[in-house]
Amino acid sequence: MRYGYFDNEKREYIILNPVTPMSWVNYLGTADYCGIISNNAAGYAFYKSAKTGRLLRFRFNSIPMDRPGRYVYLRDNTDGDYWSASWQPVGKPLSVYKNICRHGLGYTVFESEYKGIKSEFRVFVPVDRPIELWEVEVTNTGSEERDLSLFTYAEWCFWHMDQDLTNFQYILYTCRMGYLEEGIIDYSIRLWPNQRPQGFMASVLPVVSFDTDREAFIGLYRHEGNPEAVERGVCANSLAQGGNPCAALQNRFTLKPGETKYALFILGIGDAATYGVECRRRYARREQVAAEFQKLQDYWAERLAHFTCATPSAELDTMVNIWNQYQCHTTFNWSRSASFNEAGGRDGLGYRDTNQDTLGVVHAIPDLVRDKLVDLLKGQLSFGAAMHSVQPLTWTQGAHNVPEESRIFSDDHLWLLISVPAYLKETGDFDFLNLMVPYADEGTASVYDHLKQALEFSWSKRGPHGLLLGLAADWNDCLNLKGKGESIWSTFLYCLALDEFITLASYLGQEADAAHFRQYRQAIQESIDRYAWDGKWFLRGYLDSGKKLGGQESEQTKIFLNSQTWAVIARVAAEDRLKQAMDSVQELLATEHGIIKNYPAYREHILEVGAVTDFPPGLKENAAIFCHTNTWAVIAEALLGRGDRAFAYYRSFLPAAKNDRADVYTMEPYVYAQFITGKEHPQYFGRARNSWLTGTAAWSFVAVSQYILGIRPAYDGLVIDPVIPQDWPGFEVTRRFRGKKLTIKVRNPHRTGRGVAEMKLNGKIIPGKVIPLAQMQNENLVEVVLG
Ligand code: IFM
Repeated sequence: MRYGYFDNEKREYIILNPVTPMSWVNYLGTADYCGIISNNAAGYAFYKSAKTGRLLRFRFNSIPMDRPGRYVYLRDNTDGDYWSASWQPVGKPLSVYKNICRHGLGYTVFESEYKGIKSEFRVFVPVDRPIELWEVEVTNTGSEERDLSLFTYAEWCFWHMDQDLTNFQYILYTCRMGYLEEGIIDYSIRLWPNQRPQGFMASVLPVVSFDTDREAFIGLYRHEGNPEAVERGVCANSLAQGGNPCAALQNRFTLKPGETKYALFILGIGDAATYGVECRRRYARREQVAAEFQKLQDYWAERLAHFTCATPSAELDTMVNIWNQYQCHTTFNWSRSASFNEAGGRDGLGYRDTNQDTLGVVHAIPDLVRDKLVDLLKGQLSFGAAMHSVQPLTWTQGAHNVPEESRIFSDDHLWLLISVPAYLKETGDFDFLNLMVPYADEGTASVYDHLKQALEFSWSKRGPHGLLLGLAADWNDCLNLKGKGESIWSTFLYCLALDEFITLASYLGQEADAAHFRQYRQAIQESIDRYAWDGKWFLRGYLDSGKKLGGQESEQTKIFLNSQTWAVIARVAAEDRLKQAMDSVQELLATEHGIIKNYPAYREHILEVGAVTDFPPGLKENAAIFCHTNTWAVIAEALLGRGDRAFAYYRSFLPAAKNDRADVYTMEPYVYAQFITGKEHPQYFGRARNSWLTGTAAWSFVAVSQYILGIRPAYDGLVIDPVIPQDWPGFEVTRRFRGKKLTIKVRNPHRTGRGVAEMKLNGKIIPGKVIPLAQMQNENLVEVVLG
């Protein structure tokens, strides 16, 4: 069953049935202002910080499931009937009320039709402005004149989200609402220590009445679905002094048959009397609003233009050209801070997460990635490890940043060895390596030395088998090996990190450094050869007690996905062994909904394995289809040259491919979710959860663009090495690379799906698989024949 469809022309996902199994959301805003909005107009907003800059309130994990939000009510003043521009919160019967929601890039539109009145309600955040524009167009499609009211409703949050959720004895006595006769609600609040964040909501049409007090607008024992003020037909002009502040403004007008009225409401950050008035004046001209919307469209068109593809798979094209890249920008902006399942209390950048997020956008916004890498490098400690999360907004150097020993992770710092080389390959900005960046605790070092320090730290944290200690956890937050426990996955990441550094150092002529780390790599390889293989697949690690983690002898989980895929990615064994490991994945872990993370699931708690053993089978890190890890299986199969399998894996967890089974999948078919419930769960095999802010976004983009389509940056040029399904006749990509434009046409006449038999750059044969930067012109045609 499907709830909607993709309109690729408009870059929209259109939801025809509002009764989606979960909230299907969108993100508004391009920089400091972030709004989140569901297909039923629920959601919230914050400025810069999801934790301390919360402007609009949301009641997480509540019932009804989506409240509150950005609501516009329409009321027929003749008979008193009212409805909302989005299906919820009023929720008129769908037999008489029609609604569609269109999520686009940075905007959402609700179209409704009820009793001869059509409405279109569009919300967007202009590029780089801390405001939302709520445009409402109302049309009378009937034959009688209509007397109508519009009411807005939003609930202000007390800026500090944790205070807002907990400290009612204080927070409920802080607001002093104001109203300006220009039709502007003034929300400002003094908070300790003398901060005065301000918000406002303005109406361009004349305001008939308003409310700023939630209880006055909603009424007692009521809710957003039946507010007393709307029922009555007029607000109480309440000015909250303490209590729960809201923003409700009423417009009233008549509409002749066929007539349309346009209303605009502006909600945002700033002083009502100055910025609010200025905004109201500026946007009173509808052309200004249209210009802002066009700017937003242009903004996204530019961001997505750095990589486009046309392949035989419409689903792949939709995701890569639009939604996957859009999601990558969202994860880059907001890390893991704020969504419908992340309440925003954990502000800042997840260390490993943001490092990985850069991989999905570095081709499009390298300068912003550079800034973000600096933020991350400032979260590295002088002894090489990293803080698990960094708060760039409030960062200061000092001992306070040093985590307790038990909170140091085995992988966080190593991701710098993936993200920084990716940035250098994309940009050629080798000066970056000389930039002096402070450590989180003390001292300053060049970026190059930060990288070395990360490698040294891991070298100092090896266990009894010479493999990396698991520490607090590795990529898997819930694998808490402690003591002498060793992570084979971290060891594989370390191998890749070492290889990246050795390649970089050699490229820069730093032979002594390359030689030094080659020794480490060699030693680690010997430990891997001796201790990592279990006959048909790789182990996941060793426990503090010395027992194997994974493997035939294990009583519970015997095989983990990550150690098979990363064995290939880090090339830690001969090809036949790597193929055997990935064949075991196919045999034991692959399902129709994606690849499960470990099998069999844990069913009993094991202290020395960690929290992964506590989830019910099939959920989260315990034998779910953890989508992030599926991307690595795609890469691994592509690296092994098995394009059919790589693509089948890619498609198995591709949201767009779930569109027709959305009742099973349940989450948005246009963005990745963190996990899909695994086959051992008794009820919900195939059901997705935790959409939007997941490392799956960046890695999916890397997997498909760099490994299936095979176009990946190198220090001197662009590698073209596709590994596609054998039956594809070919594909086309446009790529911007270091200021050059390339059109890459790949043909697969012999149906091998891989192997570059011939490559031409602007008509000239290029030997090998790399198009040298030095030979690129500004506009380039690359023709590739596989075979
Ligand atoms: O790797 C982590 C990530 O940092 C946060 N979400 C869960 C992943 C797996 O545990």
